[in-house]
Amino acid sequence: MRTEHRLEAVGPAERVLDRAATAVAHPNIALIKYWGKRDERLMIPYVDSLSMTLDIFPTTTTVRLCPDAAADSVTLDGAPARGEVGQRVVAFLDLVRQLAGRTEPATVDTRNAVPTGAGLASSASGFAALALAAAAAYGLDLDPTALSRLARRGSVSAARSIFGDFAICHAGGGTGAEADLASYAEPVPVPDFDPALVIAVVNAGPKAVSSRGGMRRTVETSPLYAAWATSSKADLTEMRAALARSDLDAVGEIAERNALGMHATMLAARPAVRYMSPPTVAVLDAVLRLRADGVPAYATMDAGPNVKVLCHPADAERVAATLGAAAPGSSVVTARRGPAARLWTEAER
Ligand code: 2P0
Repeated sequence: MRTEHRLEAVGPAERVLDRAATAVAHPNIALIKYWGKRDERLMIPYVDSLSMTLDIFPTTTTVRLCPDAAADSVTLDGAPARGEVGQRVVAFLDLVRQLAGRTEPATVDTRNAVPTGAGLASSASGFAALALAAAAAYGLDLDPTALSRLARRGSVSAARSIFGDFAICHAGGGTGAEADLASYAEPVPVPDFDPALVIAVVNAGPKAVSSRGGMRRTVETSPLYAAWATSSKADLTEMRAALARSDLDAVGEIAERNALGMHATMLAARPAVRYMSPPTVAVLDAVLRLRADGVPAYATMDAGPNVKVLCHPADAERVAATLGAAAPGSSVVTARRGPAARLWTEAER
């Protein structure tokens, strides 16, 4: 089959050639967290978020148009995607088709480089790669800002994975189409800051509460949510200043308090949403001990029990050994800042 990977298809005659495309995207870890949507259909977050894209665990996704097929077909690491995952991908393809004025079904083949069961499979890298590949395959000519908006419709954190290094996702304002336009990601240029992020995978199993369900319950029932959302605005302002001066201690302190505050809002939800487990707390204690010993190390956690620790690259080995010892049975991997999402080149096909 003829394949074509150009995003910049210029006219209808060329667009018919845009039959398949492959994109690669990396996960990101938020230093200022997104938690909670003010519009679930349009996927508009309540708060701005700011993240570091990682150089590990890419997702590679191929979207191939199949005009003769009866329906879309979605595979994840070679197996048919079941349940909610498959439904979210098909709903996303419906959106891309609507924007492109096309109707053909597609096959979607997604591969995660995450070691099987590492508990870090990411909807951020997944929907960033899918947005880029699907836009190219269906001949949608989108700039990175528009691609981030599109990726946001799959998963809010995916908007940030369109970009490499550090990126902010704006919550924006307004309602309907105006809100959709106003919520997008963009790079935060920080040329001189290249920390290590040591990830302690304390539990590779699936989480009990999805982030989608967890954040809905938090927004609806947690009396602490509004206070965290307000304090997160101040955290973001301070974070941008700390990044601009490449101040690891300030970046780490702000990221840690922002994440712990987010988890506090969840714990106050009714019933509580708790992602931390005993090994999580053991790793958080190890981070405090490292700091007491003079090693700058700061923790952040997402919708799961695993802990990500920001530190100087020169300290990463010691930090990794300390975290591993604190949670026996865990695996530890170190990431650095990583690249933007991109389409495969001719040579990579
Ligand atoms: C983040 N998380 O900013 C936050 C911090 C988890 C905690 O984005 O419903 O998979 O698809 O928008 O993006 C995880 O939630 O949720 C997440 P949806 P998503 O990285």
